[in-house]
Amino acid sequence: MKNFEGLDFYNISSLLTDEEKAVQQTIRSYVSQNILPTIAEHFENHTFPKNLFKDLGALGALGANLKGYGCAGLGEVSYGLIMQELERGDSGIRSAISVQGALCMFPIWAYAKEEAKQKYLPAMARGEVIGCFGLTEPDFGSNPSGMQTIAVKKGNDYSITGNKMWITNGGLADIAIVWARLEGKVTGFIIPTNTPGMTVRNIEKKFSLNASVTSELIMKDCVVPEELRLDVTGLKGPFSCLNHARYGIAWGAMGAAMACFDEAKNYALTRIQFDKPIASFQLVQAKLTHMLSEITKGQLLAYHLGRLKEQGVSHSEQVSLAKMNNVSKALEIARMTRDILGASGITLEYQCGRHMMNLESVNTYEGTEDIHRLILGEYITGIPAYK
Ligand code: TGC
Ligand code: FAD
Repeated sequence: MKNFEGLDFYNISSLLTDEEKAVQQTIRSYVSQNILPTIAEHFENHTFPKNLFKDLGALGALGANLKGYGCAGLGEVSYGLIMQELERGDSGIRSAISVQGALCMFPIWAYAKEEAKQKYLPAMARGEVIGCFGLTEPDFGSNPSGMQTIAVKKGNDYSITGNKMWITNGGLADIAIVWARLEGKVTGFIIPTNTPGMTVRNIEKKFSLNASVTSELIMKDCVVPEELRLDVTGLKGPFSCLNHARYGIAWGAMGAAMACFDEAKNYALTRIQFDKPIASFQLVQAKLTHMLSEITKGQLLAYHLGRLKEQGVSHSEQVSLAKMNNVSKALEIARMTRDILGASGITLEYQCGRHMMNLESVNTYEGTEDIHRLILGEYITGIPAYK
């Protein structure tokens, strides 16, 4: 497989530390050697590459920005670069790893009891225990404040009942972070998926994120002990996890866009029509220029947000802007690449169609493009227009 050179028009690599460059190269090589050769087959057959978790665990890429408990303790820019390189391979691959790190290991690291941290985090960092995150319900997607899953205290235990929908990694997971209402207030629980009363049903017939497992969790009287309750109350619990995952997506989407740009450029330079490479036509060049511009802007946004996060001075609306912009632009770039490839662009021989279909989901999950637009609208005006 041809070595992927990346796109770094504004020389962002000159701003990276040696460690960050090494992390990027390690994951880039892993994706070239282990993901790209088989990803189209996984996408076509709706299968998940089983070695992924253990391989990435061995590379220190699971929960990589968390400190202690066997995690690599890398900075936010290193974490972002991991997400960018993984999504250069496939958004479903990045999804699996985002959920493991940002949505499952992070809440355990931030809110679980010490015993639960010791029990789960090192094993999750090695990829031996897989996690999922259940916030969305069949009737409450953009508005999780309406959730109906309930937890009832019974002695020193809690009994949890409800349905969680569209759960990434659900069918692979050993544990689920489930958000439920306890005496009216949103509370998080770690629920081992083999708990009696838990049924996991994989969602079939998707045309997007086919190489990622998406499931429904059906819980009927799942009993968990106090030791597995997270010490956080209210929606700020799940939303604090989303901030981390959305940040990773802002980087990841640029990875998918970089893969598409590379493919569009190579194809345009070699495809002859009207006796010339199509790259020699002005309209095709305008498309390539648009891609280069949007990728460069998106990379700078993600990079600077990473440095703000490292300094502890970022806020969630900045994350919303980066997620909204970068995914929306990556989707546009994937569609443009599909167009430049003509009929070839609709086959799995090329990457752009797969990235395009995947990015449709990425634009919806973790807050739809419009929900982030409205979060920013509230930031600007003080008026929450989504209510
Ligand atoms: P609101 O009243 O605004 O806030 C409730 C409490 O939460 C706090 N808060 C935040 N805290 C941390 N980070 C944030 N980003 C926060 N946003 C709000 C807020 O301060 C308040 O705290 P307190 O102490 O006063 O109680 O809540 P709302 O219900 O009005 O929220 C509105 C809205 C639209 C912003 C929110 O509902 C939203 O973000 N909706 C989108 C839902 C979403 O993103 N779901 C994602 C599900 S997980 C997923 O998709 C995983 S895909 C994974 C993959 O495969 O990669
Ligand atoms: P809805 O909320 O019904 O929205 C439908 C449309 O209405 C959208 O265009 C939306 O922008 C618009 N809309 C809604 N409210 C407003 C408003 N107030 N103003 C203007 N427009 C509005 N969830 C999890 O908890 N864990 C996971 O691991 C997970 N993984 C996922 C994986 C995949 C592949 C997908 C597709 C989804 C996943 N989700 C997960 C769920 C995801 O977070 C939700 O799909 C998302 O939050 C949107 O909810 P919804 O699909 O119910 O759409």
